[in-house]
Amino acid sequence: MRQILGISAGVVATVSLIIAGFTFNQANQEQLALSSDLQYRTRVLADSLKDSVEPSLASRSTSTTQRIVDRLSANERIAGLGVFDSSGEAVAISKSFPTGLERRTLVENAMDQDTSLGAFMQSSAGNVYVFIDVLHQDDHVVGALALVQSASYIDAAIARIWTDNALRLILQLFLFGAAIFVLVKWVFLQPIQQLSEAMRLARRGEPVPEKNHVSGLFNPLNTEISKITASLRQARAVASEEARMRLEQIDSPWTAERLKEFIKTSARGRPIFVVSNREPYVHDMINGEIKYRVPAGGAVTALESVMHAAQGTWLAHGSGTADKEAADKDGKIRVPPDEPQYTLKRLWLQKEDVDGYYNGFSNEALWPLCHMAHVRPLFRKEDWTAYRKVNGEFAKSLLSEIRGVERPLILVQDYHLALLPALVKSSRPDAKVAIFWHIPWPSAESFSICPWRKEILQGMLGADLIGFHTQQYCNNFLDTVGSELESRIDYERFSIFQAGHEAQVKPFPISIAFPGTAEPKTGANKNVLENLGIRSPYLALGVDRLDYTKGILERLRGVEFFFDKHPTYREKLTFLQISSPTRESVAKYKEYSKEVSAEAERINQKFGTRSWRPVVLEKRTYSHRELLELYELAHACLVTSLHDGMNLVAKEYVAARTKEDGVLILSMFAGASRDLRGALLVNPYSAEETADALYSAITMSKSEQHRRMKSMRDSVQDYNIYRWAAELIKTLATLG
Ligand code: GDG
Repeated sequence: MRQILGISAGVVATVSLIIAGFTFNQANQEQLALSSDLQYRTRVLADSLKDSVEPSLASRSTSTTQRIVDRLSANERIAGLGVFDSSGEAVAISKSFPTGLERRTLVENAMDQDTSLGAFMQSSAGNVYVFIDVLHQDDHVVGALALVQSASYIDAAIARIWTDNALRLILQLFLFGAAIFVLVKWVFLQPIQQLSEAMRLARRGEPVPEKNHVSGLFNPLNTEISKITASLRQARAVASEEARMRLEQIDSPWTAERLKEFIKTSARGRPIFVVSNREPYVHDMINGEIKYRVPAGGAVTALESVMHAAQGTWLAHGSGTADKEAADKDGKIRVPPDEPQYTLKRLWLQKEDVDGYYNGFSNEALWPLCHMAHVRPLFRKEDWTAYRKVNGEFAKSLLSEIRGVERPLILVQDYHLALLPALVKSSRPDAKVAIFWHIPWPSAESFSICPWRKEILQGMLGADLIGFHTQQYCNNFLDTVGSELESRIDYERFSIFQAGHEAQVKPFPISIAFPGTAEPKTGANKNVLENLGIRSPYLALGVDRLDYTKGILERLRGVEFFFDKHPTYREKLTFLQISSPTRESVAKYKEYSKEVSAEAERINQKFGTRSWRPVVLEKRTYSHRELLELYELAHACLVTSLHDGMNLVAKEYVAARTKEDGVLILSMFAGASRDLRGALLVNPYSAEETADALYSAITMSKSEQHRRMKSMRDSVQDYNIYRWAAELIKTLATLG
């Protein structure tokens, strides 16, 4: 609409300018024609009057001259008539002679030059034409005759031209505007919208219906679109065929296509359901407009790629302020919103239940319980009650979703939903349920402090498959079950028999989409750093949710130690920490956020100069695109988690280093340290180790960087998210 109005305004302005130009020209021409006509007529009339006046002036009879003047000036076309003697004094002048005229100078000039003169002048009677004719006797100048004619009819004629043309212009503008509006809307805009919809459908491999075919001007494009659709379909078929062939070649890389094919064959059409607390797309109302965002978090990042391949249903808590408006009446919406691939079903929860289940039991009890970060878990009875209630609600919603679906495959995600597997299996034993635990599993002793440990373990053991990132976490889990529940544990097959049901426990080290659907763009935009005021030659980077387990405070102390030990690097290296806000309603997180800011500020006070801050702290969620640019620009990436299930940032940094340089500094307590052997491993509790690793990173030879980075990239490529999903789904599907 704005474009149509813009085009219309442009045309209207152009037409107005053209018409104004023409009118100006026409008015000028008219003025010239009327003026010269008046001049001519005045001259002829003056010449005829001259003959009557000359004799009386010669006889010096003032009264006769006055009488002649009065008689002649009775002619209504004459605005004034006057006779002057050789000194310019009036001898006789008509009563109607306009006042306010500079006539004397004109009269004297005419007599001096002995020639007639005329001029347009403003007078009491408006615009007039004054013509002076010189009177003679015996070839001597004896005086002058001044004849005044009204010229106001010329002004009126010009004004009429302008008003007529203005009225015509208004009419034309109205007609033009309407015509352009209709033309642009119906002839261009509508077909373009149809075309873009047709292209969108073609891109998604869907048939383009007749109503999306355009007619008129754009008709030839229909054939082109049909050809593009056909080639795309063909390309997809080839890719799918290649993927099918690759399934048999164990060594070929895992891709989204290969996973899709794999799911078709190994799941044999069994629909896949993912259940998690957090949804992959959150719709919020911002300034009266519905906008969506992708929340920061490891599980979401990983599963999004899987869902693109699996195209199933994802059930999650609808937490956005506009989630209800964006979804249908069943809470369902196709996502990604720009290019729908799968269904997101939103579950609605009461605010007080979310407080207890999510903020309380999940994040203040289970999270610190499973992470060795020396934060005391808070076990509140009411949080546990809410946790049980919400797990029940997830079970109810999932059961209604899988009603009528035979032997569905269900992938439950994370510690928020520990009770869900048993709840689902008790109603639907035919469903195959896996629960994947994205965070570490602690030692049996650590876990034993949880008052509801048995219920949690029983809930999880309802699953057919229990996945962790590392073998160590699997071992810890088996030990925990062994010490808490009556069960039989098969250490050969790594399975647990409890209450007549077998659950297999296996490691599935999670990863990222690498190679992704689109390879990262090379040549990052350095403006990102310029905008942050970073001009130093070296950049070290940290990217985390603002969570105490990520060791951000410890990392900052490592950076401080580095500048203390290597003052020559002041102004040469900047440490940029991206910290996306997280769990802000939990007290511990608020406190941690303040501590991180204070620590960054303290270090900046200690080392900072006018033009350099050693630490740049960005407490906001960056887009994936921005993160990718930063990964590409950073000479070193610091991942110093105190304890971390896996840590995807480490893998993302490696994946972004297409030139195979840069150094990853990685906590020995992150699951990723088992996979990424080329990283510089550190104990995050030692500021000295972190500082030394940072020094090694920025002084490391290119060849060593390359050797280390290549090994890490090979490992992420070999065990990427598609392989993770394939192994999880295959293991689950083969369980029965
Ligand atoms: C849990 C486990 C396990 C971070 N800031 C922004 C942003 N992120 C993205 C990163 C990465 C993800 O969030 C964080 O993943 P992590 O794996 O590092 O950590 P958790 O969120 O704690 O994830 C973890 C993971 O689950 C998967 O199983 O690895 O151990 O704790 O993808 O890029 N993303 C955007 N803006 C940010 O500012 N867009």
